[in-house]
Amino acid sequence: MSKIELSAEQLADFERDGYVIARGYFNQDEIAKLQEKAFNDPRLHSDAWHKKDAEGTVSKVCLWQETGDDLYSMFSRSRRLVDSVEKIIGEECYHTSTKMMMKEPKVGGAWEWHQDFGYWHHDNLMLYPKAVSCMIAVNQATEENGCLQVLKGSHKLGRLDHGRTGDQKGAEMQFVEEAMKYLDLVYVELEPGDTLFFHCNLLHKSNANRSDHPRWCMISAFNAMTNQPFRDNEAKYYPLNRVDDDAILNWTEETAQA
Ligand SMILES: O=C(O)CCC(=O)C(=O)O
Repeated sequence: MSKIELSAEQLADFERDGYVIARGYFNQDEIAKLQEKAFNDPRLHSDAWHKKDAEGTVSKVCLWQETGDDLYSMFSRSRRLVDSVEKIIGEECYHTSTKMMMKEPKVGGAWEWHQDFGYWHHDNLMLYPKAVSCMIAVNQATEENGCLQVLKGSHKLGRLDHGRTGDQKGAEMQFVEEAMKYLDLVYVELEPGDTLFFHCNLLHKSNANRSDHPRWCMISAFNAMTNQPFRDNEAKYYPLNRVDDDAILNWTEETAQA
């Protein structure tokens, strides 16, 4: 397997736009394995939080911090993600969380306009916006099933104030509305395996899922080693042992338990 990583052009796109979509970053066999595992994993449902949006519609999220030898961790520990994130941030990084976003057909709720750093700064006590999220499409994400929407270039606004909307934290809308006059709104439609890398100050949201299809994605977030929370909390450091590109296809339930 040749090394998979973001190209110099993709890194430049990220710098300019605050995000980049790496098409087919995980291949069909890798994603078929992830789908098989995730769609049949009762723990994702039993451990999920139910987060209400402004309308009271619920989105399910299952989040964990420590990586292990499970299949999900073969993605979040993949050098393919971590090396590219380090190129973006320009220094050594560690994993802060991975979450499965489960937007179910007809009922999956919206996510309000926000920047991740809007609440990571406050809740996770991160000083600098030196964090990046990687959204891996588990199945197809379309405008109809509530794909992510981003405001291109909004990472350059810096951190906006955030308040409560439903169970979520949302950016102050007067600033978002002003930014929307100048910045392009992009619907991030993804095929399974496509991966969106996005800056922690990029404004993003997603609509409720009104379609007959689920919209599942897995998001791994990474922070610079020098930017660890200054008091113990959710984004604290756990060692991250990265794995090679073939680790997903070589993974079995038996190797995970060995
Ligand atoms: O999955 C989504 O639609 C929204 C995800 C999101 O906004 C986030 O993880 O910060």
